[in-house]
Amino acid sequence: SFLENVVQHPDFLSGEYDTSFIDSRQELFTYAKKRDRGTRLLNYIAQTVVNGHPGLPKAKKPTFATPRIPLTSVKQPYPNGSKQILDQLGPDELVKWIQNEKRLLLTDTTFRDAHQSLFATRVRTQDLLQISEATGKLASGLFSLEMWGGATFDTSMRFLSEDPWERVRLLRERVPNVLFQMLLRGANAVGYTNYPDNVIQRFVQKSADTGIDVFRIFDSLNWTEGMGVAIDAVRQADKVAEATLCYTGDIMDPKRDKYTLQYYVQLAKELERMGAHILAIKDMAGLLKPYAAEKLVRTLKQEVGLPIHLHTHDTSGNQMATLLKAYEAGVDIVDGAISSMSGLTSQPSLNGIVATLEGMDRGTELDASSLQKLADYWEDVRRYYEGFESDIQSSTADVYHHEMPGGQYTNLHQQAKGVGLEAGWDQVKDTYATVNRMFGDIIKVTPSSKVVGDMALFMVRNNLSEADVYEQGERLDFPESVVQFFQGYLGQPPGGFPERLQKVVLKGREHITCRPGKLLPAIDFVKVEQELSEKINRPVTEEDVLSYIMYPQVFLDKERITQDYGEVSVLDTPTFFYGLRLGEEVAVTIEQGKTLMVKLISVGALGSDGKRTVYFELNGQPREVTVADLA
Ligand code: 3PY
Ligand code: ZN
Repeated sequence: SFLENVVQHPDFLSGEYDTSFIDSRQELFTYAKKRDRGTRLLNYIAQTVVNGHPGLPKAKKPTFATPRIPLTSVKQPYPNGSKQILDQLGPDELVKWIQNEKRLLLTDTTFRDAHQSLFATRVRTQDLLQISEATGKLASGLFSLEMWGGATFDTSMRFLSEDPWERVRLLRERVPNVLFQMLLRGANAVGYTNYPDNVIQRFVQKSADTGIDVFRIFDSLNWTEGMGVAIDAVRQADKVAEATLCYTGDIMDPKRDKYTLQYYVQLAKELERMGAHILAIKDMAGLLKPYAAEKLVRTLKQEVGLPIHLHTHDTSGNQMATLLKAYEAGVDIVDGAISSMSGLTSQPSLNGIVATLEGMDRGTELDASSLQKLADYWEDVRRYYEGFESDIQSSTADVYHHEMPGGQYTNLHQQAKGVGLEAGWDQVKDTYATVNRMFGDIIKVTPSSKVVGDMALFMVRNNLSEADVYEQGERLDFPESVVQFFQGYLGQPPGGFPERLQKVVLKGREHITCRPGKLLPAIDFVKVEQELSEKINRPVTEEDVLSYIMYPQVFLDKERITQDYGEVSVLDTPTFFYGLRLGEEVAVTIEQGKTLMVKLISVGALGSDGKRTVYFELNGQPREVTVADLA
């Protein structure tokens, strides 16, 4: 330990020291840190070898092909891209550039929504970094890379023990030419609940400073009041405010008269008045059918003066047609994912869009063979994450019935499995639709979609029909998220809450109709910083404080893991998830120029204390680590 280093240091032993002893002998820190890092990583690997990775069935480490990383010469400079336009001319000129640009512009969602929707947001920073320089060079004509926000903030800390801010910083270094885009849940930031206004403001400013350019801001009930603070903060930071209408229902179906074309036009106009630079149509479940898209985009182009950016999920298999119809109607920007990360609950294929429009009047000017190289890489890397893939094998038009967002589908399925409802998955989906109707047909996107999901699981688990909920409601303990929803803490749905159900759920508890942020007291950042610093016994950054405010327990758990195991983000992904095979050796670069060679020699028998000793070689030296076998 560090202390041992101190007391064994020759200067200490000879009595030649004063109070500056430790400060002046940096080698103590370095030595302690270096030795510590090796041991801590061995502990992590031993733990993973013996007990497996949380959330993955314990399995022998599969053999993976080395990912095909496209060769881009370091000498080949990054072509200028959209980032230079924003940095040099500012957001208003960027908007004009978009409007004058003839070609269809594209956003690549591979780094965020694609893996959130396909395998529970598990992609690690390292796998993004390895392809980021090539992405900046081979796909420099993109409008933006969606690479942050949504669920990535939570999951990178919770499941990957990573610092989400570090991800932005490292990616920014490697992609200096394409705009970075994040998904911001309005007053819920990147969490599931409303935060005080000064948290939203500081979060936006910090994200902008760290490297985010375009903020796609939505409210989970399309409640514009929930978006104002964020839109203003983005404008203040001189970044791009992409305000969002979330699409649900079907504007072509006269029986669905809640979310009509007129409803969306009004909403878009309101967002324009509020200061949006770009208008996003966020079709989170993939409900926007091709002819509806044509009508919606054409009408919005006539009624508002903003560029339009369309986002959809391909769950039904129809969404390439939707993009094409939107293109014909004059949409400015559309989202896609690199082909090997596209389709199903993810976005339609970027490679497919580029090929479709090749040689057309408004082509994309992206290069198909370059995009294929990126697709090759992702095809290889995706295999690392196989254990988190959903088991949806094909498109399903059932999405028009249950209306579940692509980003929620796999997560809710996991949640249902977790509570033993795997067999009742069809029933969960069906009940999801029932709950939506009971709630008055609401917008379903994080976090309102989570409320609907929680209620559906609750009803299935307790074997409750719709009628039972009203009849037995007095005796039922509804999930906390459902109670908060009916209290108005996520905001107000269009048309208000269904009164009868609200009464049943709230049982006399108060509910609000104003903006929750109006009532929440401002956070005292200095106080939180002190509190956190004392808790984790180290100086903390502004970023740590924001992460902690948003996810207190997740942040503290991650901190504890880092203290036990060090920065596990340095491990390659197969080793992170599966540990090592007997006799396997990996090189772990713990910092630039410092590499550890780690080899697994053997795993000892189970001791009477329930522990196993795991034998390694670390840089050729024998080392052993003892861990509890939790099986
Ligand atoms: C999120 O908020 O994480 C979403 O992806 C919503 O679609
Ligand atoms: Zn999405």
